[in-house]
Amino acid sequence: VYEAPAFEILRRHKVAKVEEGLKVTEQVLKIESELMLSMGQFLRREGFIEILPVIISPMTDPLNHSVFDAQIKYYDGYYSLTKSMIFHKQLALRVLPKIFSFSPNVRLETKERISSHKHLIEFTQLDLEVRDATREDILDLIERMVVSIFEHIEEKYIDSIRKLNPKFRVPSIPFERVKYIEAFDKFGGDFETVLSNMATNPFWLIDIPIFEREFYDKLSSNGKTLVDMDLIYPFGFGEGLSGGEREFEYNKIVERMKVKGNSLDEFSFYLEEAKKGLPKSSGCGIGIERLVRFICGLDSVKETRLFAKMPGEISL
Ligand code: ASN
Repeated sequence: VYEAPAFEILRRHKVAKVEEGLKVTEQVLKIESELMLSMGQFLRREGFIEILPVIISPMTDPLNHSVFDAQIKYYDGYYSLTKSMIFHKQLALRVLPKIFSFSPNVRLETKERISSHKHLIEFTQLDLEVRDATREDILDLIERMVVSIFEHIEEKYIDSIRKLNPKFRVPSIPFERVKYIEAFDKFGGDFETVLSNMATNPFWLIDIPIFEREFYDKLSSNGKTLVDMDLIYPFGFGEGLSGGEREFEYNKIVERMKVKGNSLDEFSFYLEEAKKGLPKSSGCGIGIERLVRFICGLDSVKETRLFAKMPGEISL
């Protein structure tokens, strides 16, 4: 009865014994669980309230790349499975000034993405949003959160961490800020991979060009780049967080949707709310599986979930 999952884990970890593979998985899952606890504790200390995730909605994040549709027909309408809770986060700030959610996202990526080792078609992000915050406020918050959770994990699981990932150390803050266009000019189209491979500390990629991101990140006064960011992990682990300041004025949102070619019809529910007024805000989402992969030094995000769903595959 227990052979099948054990052999799957054995294959994943390329270790000699089934028991050894199970042991690694057990350690990774314990670290993941502790990590989520410590993120929630940190944010509560900062005055955040945890809200329940939204799983289905008539509209969801359009994303900046195409994925297969994940829609459910329901009576005369359709529900989409959440790709990110971005719009609901903005609306939640009408009620509470600082919110977070461990938000399950479904993004039916095309099968080529399997080789990135960074994409799951079902994953979880810690999604947070803060009323009246600037991008700088979020950079500062996340830097302090990263240090706090790394210290917590180090204290609690130092023995397993050392075995799993000899390169583990608590990052030093502030993280370097790298401007997207400057990095592109210096290192070419593959700059993110090049810089991530070279780095030994996480760093911020900021001021992402308008066509590289969705319509909801705020356009800066230069009209070309956004007031947003990605967090890039070192040692080649790549992108682990994205976020920014948000467009909140109805006219600007509509303008940005037109520039990006998004259908106004598809987002009618959101636009109705934007007309009534959205709070000014900044926020971000940090992928749990990618963070665990980085902390534990794992080959693939697949190793961070018991029932991992990889691009192009059907699995339990
Ligand atoms: N959660 C991200 C954000 O807050 C959006 C995303 O996942 N695409 O900006």
